Amino acid sequence: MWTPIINELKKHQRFIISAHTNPDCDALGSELGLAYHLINLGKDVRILNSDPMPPSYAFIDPDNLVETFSPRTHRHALAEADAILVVDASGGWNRLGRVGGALGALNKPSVCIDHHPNSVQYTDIAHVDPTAAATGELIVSLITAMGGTISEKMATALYTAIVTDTGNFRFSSTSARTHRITATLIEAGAKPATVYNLLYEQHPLGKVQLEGYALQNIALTHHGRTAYSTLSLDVLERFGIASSDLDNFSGMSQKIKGVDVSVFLVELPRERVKISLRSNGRVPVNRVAAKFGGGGHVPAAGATTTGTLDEVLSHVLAEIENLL
Ligand SMILES: [Mn+2]
Repeated sequence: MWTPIINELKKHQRFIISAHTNPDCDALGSELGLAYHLINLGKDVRILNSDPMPPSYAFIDPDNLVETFSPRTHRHALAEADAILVVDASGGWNRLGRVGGALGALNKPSVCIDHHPNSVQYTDIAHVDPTAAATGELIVSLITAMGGTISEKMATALYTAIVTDTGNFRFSSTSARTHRITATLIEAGAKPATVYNLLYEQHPLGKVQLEGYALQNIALTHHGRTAYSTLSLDVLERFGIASSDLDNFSGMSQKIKGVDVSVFLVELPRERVKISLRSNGRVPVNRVAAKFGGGGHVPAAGATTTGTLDEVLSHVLAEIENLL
């Protein structure tokens, strides 16, 4: 099943790898795993994303391979590239942000590897498998199919991709295959305790206290089936925490008995709001996210939209009510 992609990887020398905007650990770890694999094969690789690497994930990129796209700085890189590889983003070039527009306009051979549902065929070749718990899982399977070796750096990046996209192996997408692939990564040098510590035990005091504030302010609606919590810019400022640093907040209401859907809204500058949605896996919150121009999976999705916190909250709750 990997043959068309393997042929494409063998055929070309210079690759650009990219992923979706605001890249998460699955996007970044998949990019890095694929990049190291191609470098091992003697290829030239640039990883170009529209948004910078969040500092808390930088440990998976000790060689600083991930770059933030700039049209001027990367003009030559784009011109010289033979092929484009997109990971974790099968919704279209627009899912990649600014770099997506530039890459799509190149009209060079392109490949997409992803696990999101509702994919759109926009690259020449695509391997989209929504049964995979993470794109990282697919990258390991591709590397294995090519007989490649997985170094400790690759193992750490890909293990982190899988751990984060499965919510530490608790989401319904977690399969026996996920665990088999993870086992090979641990054999290749990934260290679960170290990755856990680097991902989840490096918070400043203000962030843990902000979590307490957000927990205190959870409210229930829809007869207790929907929980929501919002954070304003004022509150973020008071705790000294950036809106980009709230990844693990979105699912916290899911631990409440009877709650099927969690809504977490964060106010951004210039009257914008970041929407994060989680569900029990039966309510497709990606359909709500899509109404606001975002996307994701059935149990976890998000979007960024314009409006005040109150306006966006009432719109989001109305859309969820339609689904329940
Ligand atoms: Mn993913």
